[in-house]
Amino acid sequence: MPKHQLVIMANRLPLKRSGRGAGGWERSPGGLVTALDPVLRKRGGLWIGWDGSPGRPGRSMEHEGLKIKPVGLVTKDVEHFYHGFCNRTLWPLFHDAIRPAEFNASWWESYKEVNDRFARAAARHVAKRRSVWVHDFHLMLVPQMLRALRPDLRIGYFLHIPFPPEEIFARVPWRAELVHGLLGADVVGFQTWKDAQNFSRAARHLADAEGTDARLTFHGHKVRVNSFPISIDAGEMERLAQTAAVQRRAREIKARLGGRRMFLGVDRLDYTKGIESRLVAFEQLLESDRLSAERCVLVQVAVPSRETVPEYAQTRTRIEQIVGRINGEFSHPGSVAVHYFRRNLGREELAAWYLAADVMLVTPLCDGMNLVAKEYVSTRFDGGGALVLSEFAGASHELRQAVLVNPYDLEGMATSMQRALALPKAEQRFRMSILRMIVKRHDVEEWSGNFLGALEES
Ligand code: GDG
Repeated sequence: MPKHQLVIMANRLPLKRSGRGAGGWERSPGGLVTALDPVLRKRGGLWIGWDGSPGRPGRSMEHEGLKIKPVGLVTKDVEHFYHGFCNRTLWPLFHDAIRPAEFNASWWESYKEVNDRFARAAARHVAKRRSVWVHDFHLMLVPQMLRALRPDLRIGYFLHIPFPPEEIFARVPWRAELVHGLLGADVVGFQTWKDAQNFSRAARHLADAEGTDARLTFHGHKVRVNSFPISIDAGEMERLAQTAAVQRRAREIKARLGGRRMFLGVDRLDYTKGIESRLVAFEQLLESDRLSAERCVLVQVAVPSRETVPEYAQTRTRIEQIVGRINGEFSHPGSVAVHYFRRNLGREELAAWYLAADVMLVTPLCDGMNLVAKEYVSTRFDGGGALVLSEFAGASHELRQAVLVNPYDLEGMATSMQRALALPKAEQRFRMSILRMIVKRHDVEEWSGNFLGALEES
């Protein structure tokens, strides 16, 4: 694909305005930006999205070689489209209905309006016969809308979160419209083959598409459906971990923890990530004297996320109560049982924590992929560390040498955490070397190459 031919559309731009007014820019949080930012920076191209603040859209701009076209959301769009339909309807429903999804007709109207605005922005700004790659659950209607406006474009769509089984998806009153939206794309990609199958079944049963799980036809338009497991820039992560500054910081962290063995969790503060269950499993280990806070510590980094949505505020309160309870019961002078940081760390600092951790806890109840698991493995150039990984993260389909756990089975998870900490050195190194090889081979470059290759062939 020639340079500057790619257009990415996602709800959020890779940068968000920092502070109010005409201040600077900072990197947007989350896995989508982690994965796509290096792809577009390497290939060159245009990113269409929202800058994260309500109001009129800023002007088109260029930032470190990246062309950016902001789309504006007013306060009502933020409430109805973003916090409403995206975060309180689609997010819980697509994550296994861990929390009940709410169905509200005004949110749906807003979702349609905002998707239409994105489709029109792309139709105006994309040159003839280019490829447009639409991302995630915020923009499910865009492929069909954009095809109607610009039939000359090649349109790809990638869903970063799981696609639920048909019986859960079928609850949405506007299920057929959502599926029609995606069927406007030439290629529809998912994290795992299970997600792809769930979608194709929904398309056949709820929207009159015809064909196999991998190839559908809808009103004469051919759509390819496949899994494209997303990844990270593994080389960049490893190089970061190898810098003297990161290694120095990792040693300092270990020293500050007084030589105690460390479990680490790093997540957006989200009820899907299983933070509460892992804390309770740790508590059970302390309660039953299988571990002691004098010998080990759990560090949880929780990045603030979607704080105005009530379920997120409740999750935060529950997590903080559990942390308080564990520390009240099990901490000693000089050895706090759980360190809880509710903040965003810089990339270097994050790499240092990964490098210092004995056991990484990635225990979501449901997760499209989970890039934290892949980042952890990539930083461990020293061959150290162990990964405890939920069976319900997309990453578990690839990272089979992790210690796999069911986060709903608290006792089983506690036992696996203890086992991961005590893995014999040879086994621990063997597992880590295979995990590292997998992530290195299947990095974000391969992911985007595979998707865009399929799009070009379509
Ligand atoms: C969605 C899907 C899918 C976290 N804390 C800090 C920090 N992070 C970065 C991590 C990682 C990213 O945020 C989180 O990525 P995840 O993949 O875990 O999760 P979601 O945000 O839920 O992403 C997910 C992903 O899309 C990609 O398709 O894997 O399943 O839910 O990159 O490093 N970054 C910094 N400081 C932190 O404190 N700098």
